[in-house]
Amino acid sequence: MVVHDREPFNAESPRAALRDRETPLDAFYSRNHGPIPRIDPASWRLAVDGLVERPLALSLDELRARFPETEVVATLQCAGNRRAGLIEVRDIPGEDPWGPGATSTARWTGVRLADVLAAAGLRAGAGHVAFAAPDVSQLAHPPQPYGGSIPVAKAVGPEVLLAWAMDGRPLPRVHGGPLRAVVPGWIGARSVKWLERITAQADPSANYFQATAYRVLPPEADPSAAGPGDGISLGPVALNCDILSPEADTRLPPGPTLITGYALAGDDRAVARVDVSLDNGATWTQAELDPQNGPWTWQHWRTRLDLPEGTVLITARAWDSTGAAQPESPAHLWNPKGYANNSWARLRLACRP
Ligand code: MTE
Ligand code: MO
Repeated sequence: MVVHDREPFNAESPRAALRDRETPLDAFYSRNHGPIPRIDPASWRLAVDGLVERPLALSLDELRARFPETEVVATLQCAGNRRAGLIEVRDIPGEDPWGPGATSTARWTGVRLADVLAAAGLRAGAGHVAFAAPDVSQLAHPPQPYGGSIPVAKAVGPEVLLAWAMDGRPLPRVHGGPLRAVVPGWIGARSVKWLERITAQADPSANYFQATAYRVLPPEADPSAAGPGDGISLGPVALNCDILSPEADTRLPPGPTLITGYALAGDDRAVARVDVSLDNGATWTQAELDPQNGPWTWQHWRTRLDLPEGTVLITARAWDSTGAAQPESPAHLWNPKGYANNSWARLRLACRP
C-alpha cells in the first residue's frame, strides 16, 4: 500500500493491484476521516428511522434473516483520487496527495437498502436517505462525526447494499465492519462505514461530510471558511481513467509496448471508449476494452503502441455511454479541496535501447 497517514489510516492501492479485475482484500484502498471505531457486534443495532411508517432496530442476525442476501461487484472511488495532479497545478494544504489508487473493486455481500426501506415504509416527503456512523474526525474544527446521504431515487436502486462481507469474508473493521453502505457509481464518501443509523428525511444530510466537505468550491474560496451548502455537492463519481502499465518513470526499450489502464464511469453510465495518444492528444489510438465484470465496476483497457526512442508521454482519455469525455487539463479543474480530478491520464517514460 502507499500509506498517506497512519492515524487516521489512509492508504492507496499500489498501481500493480489496480490491474486485477477485483482488488486483493489486503490491497483495497483505505480512506478514514477519524480513528476506526471499535464496535461490539453483540450489542450493535442498525436503526432505521425518520420519515418511515415503521422505525426498525435490527441486529446483524435479524438483518440477515429478514432480507434476501445479495451480491454486487462494485468499484469504490474516492473523490480525492488523483488529487496529486491538482496539487501539481497549485498546492492544496492539509489534503493528502492521492495518486490513482484511491479506488478498488470488491465483491460485496449484504442486503438491498431498497428492501430495508420497503420494510420500514417510506413516508411521503422522504427525498433523501441519510447514513450516520460513530467515528469522529478530529481534523475538522470542531470535530465532526461521519455521515452522508443519497437521494431516495438512488437509495432504492437494486445495486445499493448494506454489506457485511467483502470477497466472501466478514467485512474487515477498516472497511466498515460490521456493516457499511455500498453505493456503486457514487463517490466513495457516500458508502458510509460502521453504519448505525439510516434516516429518511426531506433534505440531504446536514452532516459535515455532506453539507460542507466533499463539495467543489470555486477556486478563490478559502476552504477553512466554507460553511454548509457552499460549493457543488459531489454525488455520482466523475468519469475517470488512469494508466497502469508500463510503470511510471521507468526505462524501457523503444518498440511495441503493451499499455494498460482502468476507466470508470459514474452512476449508471458505462465506459464506452478509451483512447491513447503518444503526441499529447493530437492523434489517438482506440484501446481494446476488457470484458465487463458487471455494470458497477471499472473497465480495464489495453493497447499495444510502438514507442519511439527518447522521452515518451503517454496520454489516455475515456468516453462514457452518454458521449461525454474527460477534460484535458487539471488546471481547469483545480478546486480548493482537490476533488474530482478526472483530467486526461498522463505517464512519462524514457525509452532507450
Ligand atoms: N465512513 C465512515 N464512517 N468514516 C469515513 O471516514 N470514509 C469515506 C467512506 N466511508 C469514511 C466512511 C470515504 S471518503 C471513502 S472514499 C470510503 O469510505 C472508503 O472506503 P474504504 O476505506 O473501505 O476504501
Ligand atoms: Mo473519499
